[in-house]
Amino acid sequence: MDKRSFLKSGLSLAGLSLINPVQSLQKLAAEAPFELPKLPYAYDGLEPAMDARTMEIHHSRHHAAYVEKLNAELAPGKIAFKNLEDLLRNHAHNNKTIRNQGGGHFNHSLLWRTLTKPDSVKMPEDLSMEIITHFGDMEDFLLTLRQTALDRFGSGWAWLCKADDGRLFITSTPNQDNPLMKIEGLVQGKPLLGIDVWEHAYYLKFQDKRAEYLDAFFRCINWNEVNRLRLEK
Ligand code: MN3
Repeated sequence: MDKRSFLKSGLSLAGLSLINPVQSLQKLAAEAPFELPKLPYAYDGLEPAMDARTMEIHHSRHHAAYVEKLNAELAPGKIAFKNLEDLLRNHAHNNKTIRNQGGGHFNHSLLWRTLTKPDSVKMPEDLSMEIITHFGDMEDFLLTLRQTALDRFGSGWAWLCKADDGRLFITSTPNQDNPLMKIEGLVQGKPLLGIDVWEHAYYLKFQDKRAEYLDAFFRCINWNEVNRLRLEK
């Protein structure tokens, strides 16, 4: 084979793609499927507020299924992305699997890290000052966030987010949508805290009593982590 025909062959193209940084990044992203993150506590770590059995099913089955289905969608390597946030910002609005399964993976990954042992974290002073600046009053803020979660009809999430201009806002989304996604009618922002109001998050322990689940949820919020996400560039 002379040099010219060698360069035209598929073999040489495959070889070149390995040294092209952009294509290598795409290839890497496609070949490195997402993983189910480990919880930063044991399944019974949120007891007695949240029960271990629900946590186990929620993490090892529901979240695992989102990861598995998202990876299956990305396996062909047709979609280039830098990370999960980038994937959701740029592809969720025109790919239903990325929207549902990618949303599920992001939302639950955020959820686990923003929860902790009940009644163990006091809100940091700088976060509470920021909340009072944006919402006027701490009690109003907590009641509005809780009410937003209560009012979400069916499955979905209530969110505390940070807008591009730094403003904090509360919103709600159906299903596994989140404010990273470019979806019509949805204000975009960086999610700092998401409250899962799918029945799978509470039905075993609380049945239809979403309000009681929310009271338990609020006891477990890791405000230090919420604040860290707020300050993160
Ligand atoms: Mn869930």
